[in-house]
Amino acid sequence: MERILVIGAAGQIGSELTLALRKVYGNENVFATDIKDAQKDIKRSGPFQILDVMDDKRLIHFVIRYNITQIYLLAAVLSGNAERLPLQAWDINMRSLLNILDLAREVGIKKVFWPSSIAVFGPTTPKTDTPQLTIMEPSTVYGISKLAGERWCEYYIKKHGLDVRSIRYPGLISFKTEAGGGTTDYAVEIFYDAIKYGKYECFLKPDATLPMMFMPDAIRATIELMEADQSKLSVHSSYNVSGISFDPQQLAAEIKKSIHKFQITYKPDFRQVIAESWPETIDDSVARKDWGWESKYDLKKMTKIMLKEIKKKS
Ligand code: AKB
Repeated sequence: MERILVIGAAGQIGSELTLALRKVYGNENVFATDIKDAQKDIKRSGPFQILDVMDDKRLIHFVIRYNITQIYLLAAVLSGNAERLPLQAWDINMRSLLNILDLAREVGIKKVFWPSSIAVFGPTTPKTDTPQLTIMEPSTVYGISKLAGERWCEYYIKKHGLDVRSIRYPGLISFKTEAGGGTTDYAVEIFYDAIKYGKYECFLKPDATLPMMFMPDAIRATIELMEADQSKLSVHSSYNVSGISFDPQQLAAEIKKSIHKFQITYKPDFRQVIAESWPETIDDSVARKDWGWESKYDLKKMTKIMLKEIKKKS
């Protein structure tokens, strides 16, 4: 029987992944933790505790006490926030991963999931159909920490035989929990402002194309990768996955089809420079071949669901 620890369960990915994992493995077997309080459905449907991933002593006690067999480490400082506090972001992103990798080795955890990002790529990377294996010279603190993290994951796999699995997530779009501090966050904020005010001021330029993914696809990708046969996995750093690529102008046009009066204006800030350093489209052929990855949502389908669900909440 699997006993799963989710670290960062109150965050954008964690708040949905925890519930999805509980459906697969049973409510009582998925232990949600975070440094902040979690949403009601997380607390009502199974165990939840406040836990800081930086507190390695409490972490190891928790893992032993609850006989944890798998860990999903989702806590991270995202790209925009990391540029504001570079050294703190580096410390949190790296120390949390190293704490988990070392604990997993020591205790004998069966599987670890750790999210990487398209931020591992940089201005010298091919911008379109970015391959799995390519030039990687990230120019952001977040990207540097994710690239270093990928190298550490591969090191622990090869040196200590750990089973660590990872995905290079694109910008994630969801209606349940808002993202915080990322460059791709505009693609979530825009829906809330469109519904509430009928307008949105975007911090990226109209043609800033970025790889994105609707959360149900991201959750399915994560669970499919974690359940894949280990012998089929040829990538031990992190897998490219592709969802939908679009720019703010295209997203605004799609929203306008439902909210006719919607207006978008542009006031690019430092995040535009980050966006310019990232790919526009991703080649995920290795993930498709190794574990059968395929995205299901396009811009139209995603926009329709986002508008419907956010309207229900407001
Ligand atoms: C961010 O914008 O920082 C994240 C990411 C692409 O990893 N959403």
